[in-house]
Amino acid sequence: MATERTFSIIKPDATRRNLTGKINAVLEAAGLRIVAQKRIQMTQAQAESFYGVHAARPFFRDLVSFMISGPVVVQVLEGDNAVARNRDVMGATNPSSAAEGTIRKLFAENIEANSVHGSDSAENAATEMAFFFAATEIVG
Ligand code: IDP
Ligand code: MG
Repeated sequence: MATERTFSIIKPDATRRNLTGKINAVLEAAGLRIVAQKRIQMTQAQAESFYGVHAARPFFRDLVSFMISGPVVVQVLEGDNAVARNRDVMGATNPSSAAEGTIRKLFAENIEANSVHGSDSAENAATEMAFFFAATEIVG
């Protein structure tokens, strides 16, 4: 298996409920190493750009409002097949469909306030981590 990196966000619903450490514990137990991490307040422009692929979706405005409603923790995770491994441990977008033991099953409030973001491909992971981190901030 190839070691790779993926990009993750702990969303405002989770930081509001003080769940950063509990979510990080699930990530680490799944074999992912947190090789970069910072807590930020996303701007509206950042959120609109980051979720630009969803601009035409009916939930886009609400999603941007939600993502700037409080601090988020942006992260780079490293491990074997990190992109797929993180998607597995996150669980389905809608927590009511998420598997037992996944972060969204354990912690998400609803389909929008679903506690975590994770890149869906290695290519998007590279773009997304570069959006929030300088190369010097990622220390494996
Ligand atoms: P993902 O986060 O599991 O990759 P995406 O389809 O990429 O899911 O959607 C991005 C984010 O947009 C979701 O994590 C969730 O916060 C929000 N979202 C997705 N679908 C809906 C919806 O039907 N209603 C409200 N928010 C949604
Ligand atoms: Mg997605």
